[in-house]
Amino acid sequence: MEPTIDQICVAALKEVEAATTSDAVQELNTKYLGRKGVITQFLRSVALLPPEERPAAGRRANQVKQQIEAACQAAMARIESAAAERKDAIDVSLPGRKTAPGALHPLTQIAYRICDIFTRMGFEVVEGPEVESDYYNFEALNIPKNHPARDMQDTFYVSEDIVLRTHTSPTQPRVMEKRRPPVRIIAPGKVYRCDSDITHTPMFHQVEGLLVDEKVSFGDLKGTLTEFVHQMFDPQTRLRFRPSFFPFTEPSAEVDIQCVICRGKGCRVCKQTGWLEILGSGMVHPAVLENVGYDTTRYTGFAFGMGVERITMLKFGVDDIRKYFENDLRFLRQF
Ligand code: 2NL
Repeated sequence: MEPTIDQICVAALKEVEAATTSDAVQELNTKYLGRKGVITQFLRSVALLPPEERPAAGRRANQVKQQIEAACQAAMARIESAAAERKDAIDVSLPGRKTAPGALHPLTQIAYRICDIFTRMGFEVVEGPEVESDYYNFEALNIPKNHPARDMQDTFYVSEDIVLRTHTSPTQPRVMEKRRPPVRIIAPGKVYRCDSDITHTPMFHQVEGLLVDEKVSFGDLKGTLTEFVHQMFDPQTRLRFRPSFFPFTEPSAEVDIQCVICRGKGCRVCKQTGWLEILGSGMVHPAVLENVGYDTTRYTGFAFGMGVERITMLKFGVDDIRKYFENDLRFLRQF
């Protein structure tokens, strides 16, 4: 016996309910509602019934058709949302994704270490602008108008009287103008010079220190820098103060340390001299103190400046300054 429309309906809804893929739903849709589908053929066969039975049979068949259509749509929605949920799901059996930990650049590490040593001695870290006026970069520091450092060949000029600072020194008169002694400050930061070859990059880093108070002597300068070198390198390291010249200090001294590689015996790094130059220093020139309105009969001071690239080379054995700025992870990961 042919199945009744109600039996077809029950079977169709059951099958659609059980479908787990959109392809399967599509197939059922075709099987029942397609051009040669079960329901379509049933609707056609209604015409063969006795006239009085046709309306009821037709109505029933159309109801079933709509029911199956709705069931197919619901099944599609169910399958799609299940798929979306699977996509978001976390597979707890997979190994975790590693986040590479960041690290401080070797120059940052050493600049922090330098500042740390002086902070423990009572110095305060101060920062100033990298775009600086001619006044603070040169004039306030007693660098005369005709000085070669002011040349366009050496200094990046933004305009006639604005430069990219060529040292971190300008930070110091800026601070001195605002405070009365005692002043104990350390100024780290980026500086710029119109220079680029194997040993010079147009941007590099300095740390400068300044101490102004009553009765500050050259002995205080020697003691402070000796302590710094002993903490930065080795408590046994010997220092040598060599006469030098800077427009902003008088007298001035270059500080050499016993070669950290060969301990003074002579090697490639110290060019067989046994000594390495690591910083410049001196007693603050009275003209600099006068420029910020300090009484030079009452106050004296010492100042010093060092290149962070140079100290980092000695601490970590870096042989080429350009490596600091190439962002090569094979280099950077070594520190
Ligand atoms: C060097 C030499 C030096 C200073 C920097 C300074 C600052 C003021 C007054 C006096 Cl406000 N001096 N700074 C003094 C001597 C040397 O730097 O070779 N730097 C890399």
